[in-house]
Amino acid sequence: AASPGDVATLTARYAGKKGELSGLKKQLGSLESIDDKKAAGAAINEAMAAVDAALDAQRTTLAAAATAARVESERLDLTEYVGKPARGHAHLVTQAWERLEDVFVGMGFRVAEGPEVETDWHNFEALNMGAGHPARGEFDTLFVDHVAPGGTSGSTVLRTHTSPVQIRTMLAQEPPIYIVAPGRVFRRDTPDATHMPVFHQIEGLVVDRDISMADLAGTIDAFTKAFFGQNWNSRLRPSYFPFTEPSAEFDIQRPDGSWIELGGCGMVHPNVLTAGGIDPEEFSGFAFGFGIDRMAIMRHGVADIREMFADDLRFTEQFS
Ligand code: FA5
Repeated sequence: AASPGDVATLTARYAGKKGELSGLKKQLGSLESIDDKKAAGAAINEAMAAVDAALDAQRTTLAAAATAARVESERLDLTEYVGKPARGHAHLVTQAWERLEDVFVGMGFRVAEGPEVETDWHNFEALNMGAGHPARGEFDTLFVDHVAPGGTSGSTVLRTHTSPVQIRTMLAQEPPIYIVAPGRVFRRDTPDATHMPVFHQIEGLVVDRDISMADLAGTIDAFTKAFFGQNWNSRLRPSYFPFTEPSAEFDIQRPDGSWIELGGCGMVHPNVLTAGGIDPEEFSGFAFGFGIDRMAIMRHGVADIREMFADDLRFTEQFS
């Protein structure tokens, strides 16, 4: 019997009520002597027991074979996990972000944060850019279709820079303030070798007594050497931001000698201190905002910022 079906057929044929052995039992009456009947009856019973045992044994064997076949067919091939699994690592931007935090925490700064969805007031107004200020146009703002309580339509934005964290920090704590605020920012910029529509900045804010432009320049120089290396060159170039006065742009030199702009900085404008609830007669401060993505490509000699977001493992695996 090669299958359970065969076993069932044989069971019916030999062991069933209408089977051959039962048929022999019925013929016992035709035997003459009692002794013959007894002997034949015993022989038939013995044969029935033997047939039952054989059928049972074959049923067990076939069931075991069926289980083994099923287990084999359901077996999971785990061989691809054998060996040393590949270890992942932080993204290049995250690595730069964490390194920047380390450098600034080492210089005595605390890490602060703010929301990515901001009010127009924190993102522009409190930073000395009232409605209609021409500088607003330089930030290609993405608006959120949401009206905050007490706000008007169009007054909720995806923050265009990390500078609103300056305002939130000033409103939340008294000077002295020494914070950095890394985070994600959004602009309607077309991607190219140095621009992404979603990118990262790190804001810095110091508010204390007698803070001067020399403190700002010294901090940026110390930061440049700590982040990039002792022999990297940087420069401050006079510039304009509504929220700082005077303002400067911070550039760093690439290995090929060309300069790339990393961020803006300056002395916190008195109007901004006032919006933050701080008396500009008593305190002064400086602020900066650098592009983290640009720092990452500069440090690693990556030619195009878009490479970092293409999710090509051949690229990312080089920066473990
Ligand atoms: C600002 O965003 C100011 N909030 C910086 C600032 C802070 C000035 C505090 C003074 C005081 P700006 O728009 O220049 O400035 O952007 C700052 C840096 O972000 C740029 O120098 C650049 O490194 C980076 N950046 C700007 N746009 C992009 C972009 N589309 N993709 C990648 N990085 C960008």
